Amino acid sequence: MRIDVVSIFPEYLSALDISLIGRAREDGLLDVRVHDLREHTHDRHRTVDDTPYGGGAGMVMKPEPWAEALDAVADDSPVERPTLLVPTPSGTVFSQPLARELAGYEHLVFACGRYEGIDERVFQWAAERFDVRLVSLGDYVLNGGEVAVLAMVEAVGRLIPGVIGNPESLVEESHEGGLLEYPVYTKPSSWRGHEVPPVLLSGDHGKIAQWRRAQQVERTRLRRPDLLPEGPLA
Ligand code: 6GU
Repeated sequence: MRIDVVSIFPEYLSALDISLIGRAREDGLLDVRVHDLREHTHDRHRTVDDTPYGGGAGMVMKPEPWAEALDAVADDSPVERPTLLVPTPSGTVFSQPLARELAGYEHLVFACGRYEGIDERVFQWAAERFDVRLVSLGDYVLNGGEVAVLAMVEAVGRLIPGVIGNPESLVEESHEGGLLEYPVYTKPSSWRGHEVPPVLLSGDHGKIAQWRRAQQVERTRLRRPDLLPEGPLA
């Protein structure tokens, strides 16, 4: 998979050089290219923002550098219509199902906004060349899209075949199957007065599976009732 990221803080994305994503890049599973938006300015001050029409606080990112940067990325795309992801608190909420969908695509492009956002016409224009998606991490505000891109690239990247050593670990985790993960324990079985639930030491795999399922349902009910389906669980 090819991933391009456009940002005014390309150094922010250096975390993509390490750990799981860094290894996937070394292994040739991921081709990540980070671009500096300011390379697409043509004035002495490399200006990327300006005051908002209509007034109001803060600055808005100018359309011209974005169009030039995104044209360059689209011209170099392996596909006809790459997916353009724009991290913004006013987007639809990013989720495991969306991560799974994106993991099936050949080329993702992330446009990191800063300040009060990017001139809205950039998204209208970009729809000519990209499948445009505005996505949020959740209901809180970050200063820019870079942290959100790190989160989304990790969520998508780990779903690409070969990126994670043991693909079975993908099946049983939180949000796969719509419930939170069950609690996990390792040795020692007794630690500072806290015991591992005896069923996990019983060797009865049927009973263990049943207990884990019940824990998943109970945790989800307590912490994330919004995730539970209406009627009884399968
Ligand atoms: Cl994707 N971007 C920004 N700037 N703030 C956010 C966000 C994204 N998701 C939650 N807050």
